[in-house]
This record gives sequence, structure tokens and C-alpha cells, in this order.
Amino acid sequence: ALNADDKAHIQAIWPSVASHAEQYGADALYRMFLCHPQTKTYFPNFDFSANSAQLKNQGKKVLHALSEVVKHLDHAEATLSHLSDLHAFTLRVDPGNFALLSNNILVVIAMHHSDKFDSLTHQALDKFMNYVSGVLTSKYR
Ligand code: ZNH
Repeated sequence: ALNADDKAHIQAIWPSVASHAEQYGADALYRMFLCHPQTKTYFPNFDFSANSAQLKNQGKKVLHALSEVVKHLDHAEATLSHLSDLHAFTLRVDPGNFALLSNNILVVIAMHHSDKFDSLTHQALDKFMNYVSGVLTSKYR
């Protein structure tokens, strides 16, 4: 679970991320699709080209969901309950794919904020993405 230090590191860097939600989200998805083409299968009829309107739209949704969790770090399950149902029951995304997107989100944040991305922030964000992924895949059976 996230400790007080993790939470402090996440909250310290997150405003820099949230103010570029659409761009960072779209970039992270673009890189995930590029490096792991199998993840494209969940998005039929999708425009995977860099900066496409669909990439931006989906990227913004994903990052906004993460921002909501950052606002309620002690209540992630409740905050993500609807998305947890959606991913488990409707989308049925292979749980392994969450780590792929998570890593690409970290890469994009690190590229843009290398000054703030020290090792403890890296660790905290990694734990955060693991935590969110765990909640989003908790209803699978
Ligand atoms: Zn997901 C959707 C989030 C991961 C796939 N997503 C979605 C949304 C959101 C999210 C917010 C929207 C919803 C509504 O609209 O209601 N995701 C998310 C997050 C994460 C994720 C936060 C992590 C962390 N996903 C994921 C993955 C995948 C996915 C990994 C695969 C690969 N999603 C998806 C899909 C969808 C979604 C397919 C649907 C889309 C449409 O509809 O268009």
C-alpha cells in the first residue's frame, strides 16, 4: 500500500502531470500501442496515429481518472468502482496490459519532468500505478 511518503511524492508531482493530461495521456497510449501492438485489439476502428483526436480523447479520460484517484488517495476503491466494473465485466482487458500502460505513463512523466522525477518519486508513481491497476483488475474472475 501507499505510505505517507509515497502520497507526498505523488501529490508533489501530480499538478505538473494534470495540467498536461490530454498530451501525456495520448503520448503514453501512443507508445503503448507502438511497443505492444497486441494492446490495439481492444480498440477497434481506432486511429492510432500520433496525436489523433481519438488518442487525445482516450488519453485525457485515462489521466483524468488518475487525477481523481490522486485527490482521494485513501479511497481509490470507491473512486474507481465504476471503472473497475467497466474493465472487468465489459472491456475484459487482459490484466497484464495494465503494467504496459503504467510503464508508458511513467516514461512520459519522466521525459517531461526529469527535474522532479527522482528515484523516490519514481518509486511512488510506480506503486501508485500498481495500486490503481490492482483496483481496476480486482473484479476479474
Ligand atoms: Zn481503460 C476506457 C481508464 C487501462 C482499454 N479506461 C477507459 C475509460 C477510462 C479508463 C477513464 C473511459 C470510461 C468511460 O468512458 O466511462 N484504463 C483507465 C485507467 C487505466 C486503464 C486509469 C490504467 C491505469 N484500459 C486500460 C488498458 C487497456 C484499456 C491497459 C487496454 C490495453 N479502456 C480500454 C478500452 C476502453 C477504456 C478499450 C473503452 C474505450 C471506448 O469506449 O472507446
